[in-house]
Amino acid sequence: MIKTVATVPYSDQKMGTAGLRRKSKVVIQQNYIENFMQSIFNVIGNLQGKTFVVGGDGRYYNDIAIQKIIKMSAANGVSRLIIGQNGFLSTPAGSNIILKNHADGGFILSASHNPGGPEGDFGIKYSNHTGGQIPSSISDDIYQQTLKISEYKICDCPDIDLSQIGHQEIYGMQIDIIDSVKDYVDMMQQIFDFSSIKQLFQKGFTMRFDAMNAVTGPYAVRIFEDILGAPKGSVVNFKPLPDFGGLHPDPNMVYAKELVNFMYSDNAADFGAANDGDGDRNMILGKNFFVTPSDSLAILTDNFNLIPAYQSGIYGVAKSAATSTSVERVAKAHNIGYYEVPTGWKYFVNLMDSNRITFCGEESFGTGSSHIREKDGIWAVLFWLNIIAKTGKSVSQITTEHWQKYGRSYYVRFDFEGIDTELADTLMLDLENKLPSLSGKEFYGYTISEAKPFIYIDPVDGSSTKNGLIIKFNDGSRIVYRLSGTGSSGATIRIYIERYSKTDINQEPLKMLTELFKIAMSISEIPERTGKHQADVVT
Ligand code: VG1
Ligand code: CO
Repeated sequence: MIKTVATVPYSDQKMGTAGLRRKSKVVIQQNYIENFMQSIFNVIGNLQGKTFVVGGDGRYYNDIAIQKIIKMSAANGVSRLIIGQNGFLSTPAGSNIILKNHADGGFILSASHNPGGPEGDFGIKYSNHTGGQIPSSISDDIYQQTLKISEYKICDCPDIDLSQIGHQEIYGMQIDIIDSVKDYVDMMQQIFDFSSIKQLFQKGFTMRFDAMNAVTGPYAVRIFEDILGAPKGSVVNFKPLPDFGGLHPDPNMVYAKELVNFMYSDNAADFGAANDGDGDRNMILGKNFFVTPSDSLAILTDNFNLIPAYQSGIYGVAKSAATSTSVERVAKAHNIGYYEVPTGWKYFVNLMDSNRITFCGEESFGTGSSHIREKDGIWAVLFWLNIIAKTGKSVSQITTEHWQKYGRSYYVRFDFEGIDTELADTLMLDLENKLPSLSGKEFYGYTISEAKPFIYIDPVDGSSTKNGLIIKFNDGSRIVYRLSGTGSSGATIRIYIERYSKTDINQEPLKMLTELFKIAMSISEIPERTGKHQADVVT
């Protein structure tokens, strides 16, 4: 009962920083998912003998999209699907399943940190055999396919029951429904010192983990409460809900308000953390204390030898260009490789595969290592717990001592949302054209040493990517401008601002960046062109 169905192309199926991400209302249109999936299958070509991993973060439409993917896989001749029970898999868990099973790729149904529900967003992240998301060259081919697709293949069969772990077969395609959590937990136990962390909790250490009603709840409950012995109730918002209970599952100071308020209250736990919709982002908090993701990457890297899996040494470390330079100083001190890549985890994959790096991170609350090919929220949380267990120090102590040793990068990201796409494109283009004239100019006592687009040449495959504009100042301060590639409507301009101080480490970041923010605004003409004098979101 394999049907070939005629269809007409959609013009908007271009993938962004991390897969395809659109409003749920757009995705539920007739044949939208079908067109996109068939385009991927067409680009892959022969699917005989191929295995794919499928799962999602449980958001609205996950259940419907997954059935479409199963039926289309069978109709297109895929040999085997490995599917998370009830259709659940976090992004890091999915990457692990791909690598562990030597699968040919996988599909994680998620719009990550974007809100879900009928009024929210839906998305699909497509990874290949590396366990990481496909490079732009392949997503460009898929986009070209979506523009000319005229038919797709699908099985005319009943929905598959995804509630029971086990094996089934439809039209010659093997389906294995697996425990969504188990393999991931096994992997974490191989990386970290679980017995030390367990002892920490036995001594009365307290934590709160906010799963934001998204996919990490079941992973976090199993790891932190069941295995490590954190008191019941340490994991909050642990039940994945199709609309995330109305939360915007982006773990930062703005959207994880509930956790932030708790950690800044008199009853704060010793340690606080949150993950995003699909479990690849993390926020780390101490009592009355917030660790910027850029600093977190630097601190984890500096402490690699406290973690069993990294004790024999690490290759090197990489960060996205927009991320602060904190980790660069750590890489120098340890004399390990150091790389700067465009925004998006896919740019780390070649560096990990070629043993150039072990750790990597982004300012957007993403940290990870070569244990998989995605950023990993729970991994970062366990890394911090492992450091705390080994050193007996608090989050604020660890971070402050880090600043005392290396100096501090004051760092804030400013997002200007809902800007007309054409206006944003023109603004960025005009800004880029202006850059050469800025060198040597002085603003508010800051002198520009260099101003240019960020261009990355991948050392492994030689591919080149332009992503964002960077202005550097004589004192090491930096302003980075980028357009977001994960939104589902309009444009978002991100401005990332950093200022380094070797000795003055106890100031308010926003205060330290006042002049640089003014410079960033005036050079880009954001106020004049967008009418916005302040950012919509500051993280
Ligand atoms: C954002 C972040 C980027 C991250 C990407 C995917 O992209 O800035 O660092 O890799 O989201 O994160 P952009 O293009 O909007 O700045 V997520 O948690 O999808 O998986
Ligand atoms: Co995510």
